[in-house]
Amino acid sequence: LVFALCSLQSHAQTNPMTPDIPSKFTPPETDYDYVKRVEMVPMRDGVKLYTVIVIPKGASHAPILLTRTPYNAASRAARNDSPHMLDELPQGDDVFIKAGYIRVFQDVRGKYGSEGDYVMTPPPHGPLNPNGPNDTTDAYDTIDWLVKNLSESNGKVGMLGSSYEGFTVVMALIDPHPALKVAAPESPMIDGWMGDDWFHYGAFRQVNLDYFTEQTSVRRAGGAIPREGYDDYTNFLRKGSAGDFARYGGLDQLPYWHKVEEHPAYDPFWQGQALDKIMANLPLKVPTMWLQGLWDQEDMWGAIHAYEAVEPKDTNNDKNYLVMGPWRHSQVNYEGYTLGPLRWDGNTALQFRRDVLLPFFNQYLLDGAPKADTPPVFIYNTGENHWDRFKSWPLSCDANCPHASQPLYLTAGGGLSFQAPDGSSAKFDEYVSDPANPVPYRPRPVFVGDEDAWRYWLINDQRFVDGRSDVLTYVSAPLTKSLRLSGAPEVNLYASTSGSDSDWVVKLIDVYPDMVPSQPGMGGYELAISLDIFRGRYRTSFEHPAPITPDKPLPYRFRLPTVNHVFEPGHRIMVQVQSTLFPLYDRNPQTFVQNIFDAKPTDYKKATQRLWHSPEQASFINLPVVP
Ligand code: PG9
Repeated sequence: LVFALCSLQSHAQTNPMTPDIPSKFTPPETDYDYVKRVEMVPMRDGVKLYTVIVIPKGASHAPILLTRTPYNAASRAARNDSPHMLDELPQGDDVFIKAGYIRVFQDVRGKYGSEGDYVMTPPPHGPLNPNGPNDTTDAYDTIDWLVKNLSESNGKVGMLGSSYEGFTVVMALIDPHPALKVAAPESPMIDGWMGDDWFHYGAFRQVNLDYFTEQTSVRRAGGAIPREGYDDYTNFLRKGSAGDFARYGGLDQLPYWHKVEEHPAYDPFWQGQALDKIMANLPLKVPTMWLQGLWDQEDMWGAIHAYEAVEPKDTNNDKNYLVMGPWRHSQVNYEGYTLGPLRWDGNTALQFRRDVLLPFFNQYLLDGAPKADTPPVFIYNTGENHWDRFKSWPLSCDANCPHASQPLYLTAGGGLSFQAPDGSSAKFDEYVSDPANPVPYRPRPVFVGDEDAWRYWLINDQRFVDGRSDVLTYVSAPLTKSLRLSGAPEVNLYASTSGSDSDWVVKLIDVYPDMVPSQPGMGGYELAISLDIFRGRYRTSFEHPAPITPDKPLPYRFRLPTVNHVFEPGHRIMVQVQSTLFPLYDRNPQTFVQNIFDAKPTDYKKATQRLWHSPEQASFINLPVVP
């Protein structure tokens, strides 16, 4: 009887019809090694920003690592649902968590949990934004609040973040709070027109129109533009201009699209928010490590140009640092053993985070930490497969570098030579660029939503365009000794077009030997180590485009992305020239029109393109050769 009563008691307490969803559920946090708090942090104008603060249990005098994001602070601070801080926070935070840092993620104003109005990468204070709130003032107010309200902290803050989050780091550096002691902008968006997310030398990256709807059609995450088919090559071609595609996607409702379409040239709208130029004019207060991937498919311009712009101010060589890893965009925060088929000497991303980034941050943020042995320039050598530590950068350039760059000439018959042409052979090569049949930037089908395809397109084997009649190829004999490049190659083309506007795409390629015994799939691989596109109408002025005189050979000069590469013996150097990288970049109609976003179907015309290699009109790539 006693037994029966006991079992009745223990099973009869909850009515079967008791509602199963309690008004509040709090998981017991006894096994957690951290405490997570959410605070609405007030800014100077009263707007409150959603801020997730993750504190190691029992922390005291801990430094703070801050990231300000448009990508949902709550989810950035919740990789896994775990009681362990190391598992809960992003992979790239690993070294900081092990070192006991407090981690803070904050939604920028107007996104996700934050109040206020969202503006895409709001311009710094100046003519475009006389005194409105932006990521400079918001970072300042946030840091002020954190150091006054986190009793577990030592009052010192470091900022880091990649891409848009890197942009917010740089904005904080414009008027840094005194407690901001160190910063690492990773692949920061610095100049959206010259070579980061929106344009490259004026050619528009139309596949990013999806980003406009994802980021600005709603406060949280919006969707991409609907597609009629899987292959975006066809989807974009059918619609016509980038403007037509945008209008089809409803972007007329989005102010940021209007801001971009109203400013196709490098006018004061873009100049006034080019952060490299702004940083160059400011005192250098906070030790800063500029960082990016050598094959960064999104923000290839930012870090290296900001580093170079600021460097003259770093007279003691102890505040301005450069890191370039063998990475795709943001790969620094993940694993770095490989990049597509390219294999590196270990986990290059972790090596950097553990051996360079953490000691650098510790030096400025941990009480009593030793001075770090930070190389002023830490850059991966993608030919010899190891990290290089340098005192300055670049090692080779046109003027004022330890070594002078050397012109590599494009020659008749598809050759390359360090000797200038002597006039004994044909003066030019030609091809027809047809906007109805543009050269794809990667093998079709091009599904822009395929994240892996997007991550690795810069290292795709360029043999996929071999044999196209609208791609010119120049190649050297197999090298008998290695060729070392450390700097930015510079394109110097003499080119003519039968049209009145034209794009020029130039790729510097390392051609692997026919047989690579240790990795047979790499036999004959054509690896672009540096490539870019230039919109011809900006030949004489980025701000004031002008028609091109048809059929007149004219010089085009532009810098390619930075390399630290060795062409090994047995490899060949190749240069490819073409006029489209579609649909990544919108097509140039090849007829000069006022605004290419509004080009009409009848404006798109075939053009005969000539590349000149006569003694008077020699085309060459200035290579940053280090003997
Ligand atoms: N590259 C992305 C971006 C940065 C800034 C503006 C727009 C896009 C990013 O990865 O955040």
